[in-house]
Formats: sequence, C-alpha cells, structure tokens
Amino acid sequence: MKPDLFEAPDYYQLDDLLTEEHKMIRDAARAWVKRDVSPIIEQAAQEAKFPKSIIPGLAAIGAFGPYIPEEYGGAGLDQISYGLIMQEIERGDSGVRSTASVQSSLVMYPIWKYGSEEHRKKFLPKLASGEFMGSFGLTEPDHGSNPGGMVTHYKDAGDGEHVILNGAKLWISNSPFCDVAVVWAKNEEGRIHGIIVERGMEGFSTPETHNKWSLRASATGELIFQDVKVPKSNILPGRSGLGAPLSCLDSARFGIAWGAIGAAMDCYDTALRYAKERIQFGKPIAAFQLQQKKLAEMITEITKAQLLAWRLGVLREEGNATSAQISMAKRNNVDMAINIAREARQILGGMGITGEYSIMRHMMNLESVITYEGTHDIHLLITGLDITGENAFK
Ligand code: TGC
Ligand code: FAD
Repeated sequence: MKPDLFEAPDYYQLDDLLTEEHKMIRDAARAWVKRDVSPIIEQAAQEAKFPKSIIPGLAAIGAFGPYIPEEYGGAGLDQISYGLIMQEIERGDSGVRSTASVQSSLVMYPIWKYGSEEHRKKFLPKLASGEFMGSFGLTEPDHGSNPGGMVTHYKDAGDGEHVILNGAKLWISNSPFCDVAVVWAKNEEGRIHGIIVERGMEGFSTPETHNKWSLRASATGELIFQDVKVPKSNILPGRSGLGAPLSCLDSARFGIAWGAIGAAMDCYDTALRYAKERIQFGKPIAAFQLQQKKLAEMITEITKAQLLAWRLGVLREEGNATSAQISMAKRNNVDMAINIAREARQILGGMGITGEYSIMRHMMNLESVITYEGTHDIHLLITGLDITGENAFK
C-alpha cells in the first residue's frame, strides 16, 4: 500500500469551531492512525483478520469510552471529541471504528447507564483499557430491522440465583474474541432486558462469520446461547424495553455520522492527489472538467456533512439531540461517504480497484456501514415518522 500522505480537508475553516483540546485529541488520533493503522490495515483486510495488535493503541487515544467518566476508566471527554476520534479512526478503516463503536457505545454505554455500580466497577475499567473486549447482541437471524420481535429469552433457573438463557444473535461485531457480551433478551413476561454474558459460561459460543466482502478487518460472528446459566446479578437493572438498546444505538449512530466523514475525507484526499499527478492526453486529469466536477461535489458534500455532525455534537452535548436528528445525520453522512468512495475510485481508474490505495476498501466497508445500526431505509422512515407523525414501518 502507498504511504499515508493524508491531509484533512477543511474547506469552511471548521477548525475554528473546535477548542484547542478538541484539536489536540483529534490530532493525536490522526497521528496514531497514520503510524499504527495505515501500515497494517490493507493486509489485515486482505487476510480478513482483525488486527488485535491495535487494541492498546485504541485504548491510548481514548477510543474505548471517550465520554465515559474517568472514575470508570473512560476518557471523560465531550461529544465532539468522541465524534472527532471516530472520524479519525474511520479515516483509517471503518472496521477499526466498528470495534471502537461497539466497545464504547454498545457495551460500555449500557453498562454505565443501565448497569449497577458493581457492574460499572467490575467491567468499565477493563473495557476502557482494552483488557476486556465486548460485543452487543441485538440482531437475530429472523429479526434485523425489527429487533422488537426477538426470540432470545431467559427464564428463572429455580435456584434463586440464575436465569437460563436461550437463543442466537447474528452479525455481531467483535463476537469471535469478545470477553463479555451485552445481550438483549426477553424475560418470561416478554419484556426486553440487557444481560451481561461472559466468555466461559457453559453453553455460550461465538462462531465467526466468514466470506465477507466488507469490513474484512473487523471480526463478525454469532452469539449462541444453549441453556446458558447466567447469574441474575448480570441483568442490567437500570432500564428495560426496546428503548434501552435503541438508546445505545443513538450513541453509536452519532459516532458513525462522524466516522463516515473520515472515510469520505480519505477517499477525497487520495483522489485529489492522484488527479493532480496522473497525466493523460498531456495534462493532469485534474485539469479536465469531468474530474473537477467529481472533486468539487465531493468537497461540497464533505463540508455539508461536517457541519451537520458538528451541530449534532453541540446538540448532543447539551442533551438536546433527538433520535430522529441522529438518524438523519447517520443516513446522510454514510450515503455521502459511499457515493464519494464510488466516485473517487473512478478517478483512480484501474489503480482504484487495487489495495495500493484505500478507496476500494472504504467503498466495500461502507456497504456494511450503510446497513448496520439501522439501514438507509430505516433511517429514512424514522425521519418520515418524525415529520409526518405517520408510522410507515408496520
Ligand atoms: P418503537 O415502538 O418505535 O419503539 C420502542 C420503544 O423504544 C423507544 N425508542 C427509542 N428509545 C431510545 N432511542 C431511540 N432511538 C428510540 N427509538 C425508539 C420508543 O419510544 C419506544 O419506547 P416505549 O417506552 O414506548 O416502549 O419500536 P419499533 O419496534 O416500531 O422499531 C422502531 C425502529 C424500526 C426504528 C427500530 O427498531 C430500529 O431502529 N431498527 C433498526 C435496528 C438497528 O438499528 N439495529 C442495529 C443493531 S446493532 C448494530 O448494527 C451494531 S453495528 C456496530 C458496528 O460494528 O459499528
Ligand atoms: P433486514 O431487516 O432483513 O432488511 C432487509 C432489507 O429490507 C433492507 O434493505 C431494509 O432496509 C428493508 N426493510 C426492513 N424493514 C423495512 C420496512 N419496515 N420498510 C421498508 N424497508 C424495510 N447487529 C448487532 O446487534 N450487533 C452488532 O455488533 C452488529 N454488527 C454488524 C456488523 C456487520 C458487518 C453487519 C453487516 C451487521 C451488523 N449487525 C449487528 C446487524 C445489523 O444491525 C443488521 O444487519 C441491520 O439492522 C439490518 O438487519 P438485516 O440484515 O436483518 O436486514
């Protein structure tokens, strides 16, 4: 793969909206990606292996629990810092950002928000340092966009101390190597609860899903529960119902809205540099109007997405961002990124399909990003419901 020469576009001087601390955090994450992710990520993706060697680095840049309070091992940062870290990581690879998203927003967040003080003390510091890796089990083989229909369930074991968990979760990021899984399952009354399942519990297995063309540097798998005896004390006491996992998704979707900008920036920057250097018909291809149209539209769309993400960060920090606003940003920014990846790949001609450049990898990764955490269609329907009051899901 070519050396990482990335220079971040900032067409509307959005750095002026950031504090010195934001810029410091962002720059540290950017430097780490350049030094520790870019040199290894292409091979990891080609070999379809999650590069475990980057776990300590992710922890060191604050990617595991950026906004979780420091008393629990988190970085205690604000929402814009969290967004900037996700942007920089996804500039390197969406699969690496996935690992960080799941750990932070889908594992640490529910334990912090809905766990007991004992859960927080037991799990959060180890998750923040990367000593423990986590996964989040919501999706099932027959329930993806409609998680409320889940069939994974638990019942009282009759010994006063345990429940017996049965069911299966599919498409679970980090599952093959997770130490703990936050699993969403129905109790005997059909009410959804979060339950912490720990590796080593009998009847719990995590087979890997192979043959992915997308997110190859992220490990995806199943969570299978066959009469798993889980202590009742592992049930998250703070909230039940579908709103509990969906609120975790709000946090992760916010991170994706920022992350997708990183992937788009990398594709744009690569295509711009290539277009200035590649000569055809005696001129750099950047001198042809058709290529300028592509590049000019890319920087316009990136700038709009940056503004959307920044404003959403401010609203979220104030506690005023709605779930529907988060959906709009996730949907828009991922769509923006995938379109830019497709256009940028064309600017590189044949070279664009090789692993010499990052664009094709981003493009393939973004096919997962546009599907997970709510599909492109689902987020449109969330906006539709929000503005019309009419539910078109069912
Ligand atoms: P609905 O009746 O609308 O809602 C049920 C309850 O939930 C509440 N609620 C929310 N609460 C917090 N945050 C949100 N975003 C919420 N959205 C809804 C709602 O108020 C209600 O509460 P209550 O008290 O009245 O019960 O539910 P529904 O069954 O009609 O479904 C709505 C729908 C389709 C929008 C939702 O289910 C959905 O978002 N589906 C998409 C599923 C999804 O995003 N799955 C993601 C799985 S995790 C993942 O993909 C990780 S990838 C990670 C990585 O690698 O980066
Ligand atoms: P389906 O729900 O079957 O949807 C298929 C198609 O139908 C889509 O185009 C969808 O938009 C459309 N559709 C569905 N319902 C409607 C409707 N009401 N109106 C109109 N169109 C509709 N899940 C987890 O729980 N944890 C994870 O860590 C996780 N990681 C993932 C990693 C990867 C790489 C991938 C690919 C997925 C991951 N997921 C995870 C699952 C992901 O969230 C689901 O794939 C996603 O929610 C869509 O569900 P589905 O694949 O079952 O598609």
